[in-house]
Amino acid sequence: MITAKIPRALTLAGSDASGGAGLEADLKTFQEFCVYGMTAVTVIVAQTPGEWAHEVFPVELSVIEKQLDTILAGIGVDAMKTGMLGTNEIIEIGAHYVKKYAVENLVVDPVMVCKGADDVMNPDTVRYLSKTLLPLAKVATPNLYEAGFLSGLGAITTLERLKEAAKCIHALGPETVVAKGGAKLDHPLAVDVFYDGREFIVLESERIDTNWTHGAGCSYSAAITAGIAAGESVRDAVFNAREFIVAAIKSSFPLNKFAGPLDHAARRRIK
Ligand code: PXL
Repeated sequence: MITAKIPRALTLAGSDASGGAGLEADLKTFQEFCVYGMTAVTVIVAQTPGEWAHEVFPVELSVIEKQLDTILAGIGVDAMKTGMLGTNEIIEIGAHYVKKYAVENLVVDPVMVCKGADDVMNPDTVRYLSKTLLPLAKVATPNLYEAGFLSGLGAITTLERLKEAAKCIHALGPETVVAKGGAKLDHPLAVDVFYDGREFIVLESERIDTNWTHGAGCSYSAAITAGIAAGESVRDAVFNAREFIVAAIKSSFPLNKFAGPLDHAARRRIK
């Protein structure tokens, strides 16, 4: 048996051709945390150059399985995250492999939409994800919109409602919920809620005035995954991930007039 010195993380996620979100964001984040990243690609997202309309191309199911065989049967992981899954069949494959290989350190980012795009996952698919994959998660990381949908509370505008949503989502089975309000709540600060079934922790930081936050959700959940892969407690991994994300958003930048990704190397550069 070979014992890896470098923590290993897998992302089961979509590819974002523009490089800011999806598995590209995950890999960049893993690298910043000195974690060895591996990918099983679920869908490929491309953007039209003129309007930046998102087009989503699912990968053949047998190819997704082959990638997961490579990684889970052929290598092994210290933590795994899921991002954009796209269809019920892909979600089913993800859940099957998590169970088959007894992946304990699973972070589920219940991706429903891309910024600037229409729904890419239909509500039935999200319901399916909440039944099959969420109960297997150590951490679930819904954003405001996903939290409203998964909890059944609808549009959320206040911290109190976000806490309520975190509690409802926790009841669906994940051990910990990090519900991300970010700068979108009726609140003076950017705020996320951590809930592990015992306590709420309100995570606050100054608001950052930028539209360039493409891939922030992917990167945040990847950073949590990396921390857990490296052996941190969930709580430490979340705190650390949030600090990383705040720095990366502070120096995010426009790629073109439509999209601005985070600066994944920001924290490294200012250290
Ligand atoms: O940020 C959500 C997201 C997740 N995964 C992929 C994406 C996007 C948004 O663009 O392209 C592959």
